[in-house]
Amino acid sequence: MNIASPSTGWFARLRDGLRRTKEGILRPFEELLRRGKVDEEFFAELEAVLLQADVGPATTEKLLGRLKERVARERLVEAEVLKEALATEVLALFSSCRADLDLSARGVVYLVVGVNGVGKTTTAAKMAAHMRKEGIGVLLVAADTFRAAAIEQLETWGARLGVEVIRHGPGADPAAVAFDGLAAARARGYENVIVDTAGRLHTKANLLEELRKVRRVVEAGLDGRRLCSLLVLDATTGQNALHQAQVFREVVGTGAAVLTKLDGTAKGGVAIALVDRIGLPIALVGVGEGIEDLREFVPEEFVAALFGA
Ligand SMILES: Nc1nc2c(ncn2[C@@H]2O[C@H](COP(=O)(O)OP(=O)(O)OP(=O)(O)O)[C@@H](O)[C@H]2O)c(=O)[nH]1
Ligand SMILES: [Mg+2]
Repeated sequence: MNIASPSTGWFARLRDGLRRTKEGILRPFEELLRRGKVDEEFFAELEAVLLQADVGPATTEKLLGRLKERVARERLVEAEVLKEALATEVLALFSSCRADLDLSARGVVYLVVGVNGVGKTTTAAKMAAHMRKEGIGVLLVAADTFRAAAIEQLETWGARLGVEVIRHGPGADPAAVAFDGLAAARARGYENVIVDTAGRLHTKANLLEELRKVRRVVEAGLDGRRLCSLLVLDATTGQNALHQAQVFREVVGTGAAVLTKLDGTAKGGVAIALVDRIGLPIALVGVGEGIEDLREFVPEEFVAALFGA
């Protein structure tokens, strides 16, 4: 695997965003390697490092098991080789469960779900901005009717990006907004639709029921488009994101995850746990509040940003 790293553009932003996670994993790992002894103590300390980065106990155990096997089989002792071995094992986990989402694809309805504050609306706006740039006709749908401010937030983004927003008043039935959104897309020939939803925590059961209903309406109105459900998860919540993924799994069905706020957290290891434990592939990653700070998750890129120079 090539872990050399270009220094500009998206990759640089990803690498900068992952800086704290990288410092949490790679720096201590390199320190361990410098001691030059790959023994039980080495693995015990590496375990602590991975747990600290929110890789989670089960996934950490799996990674260490594989690394130990390789160390024994291939008699790995050299620091660079060991580092590359760990990077390869992480990449293997990611590669077994890929989303391979393409934001430049046409004919897709995105349903954006997740608990409150994780970055759904921002993600929807960033996605729309990308599509606009690519010349794709995209419509935003404000199916978060829970708060008036939520509708305004999406409208503000729409105005800034030159993207039409379908909305109803606060308190309206989200499924009805979704229905109107898809009808508008059909009538006006928009290629892609992005449906933003509400994420309040305190009425979880209701929220999930409401989302199921929105999803049914969206499915019925696809009109030849593909449905892509995206579960937005906040990386700063670490292992808690796994719990959310479990709860939402059934609602998103065969969808994928968006991991936001990877910038400024040392808990980026949760990406590895998410794929390994929940089997939910990661479609997009967010590394900042800027409109350009979201892109498709490419395992090779992510691993290079984490383990590269
Ligand atoms: N640093 C950072 N901040 C982000 C990222 N994505 C979103 N945010 C910020 O997170 C905050 C919440 O984002 P929203 O998009 O409003 O979250 P939401 O899930 O729509 O929230 P509700 O609608 O209240 O459920 C905002 O201040 C965003 O700017 C990211 O990748 N990095
Ligand atoms: Mg929102």
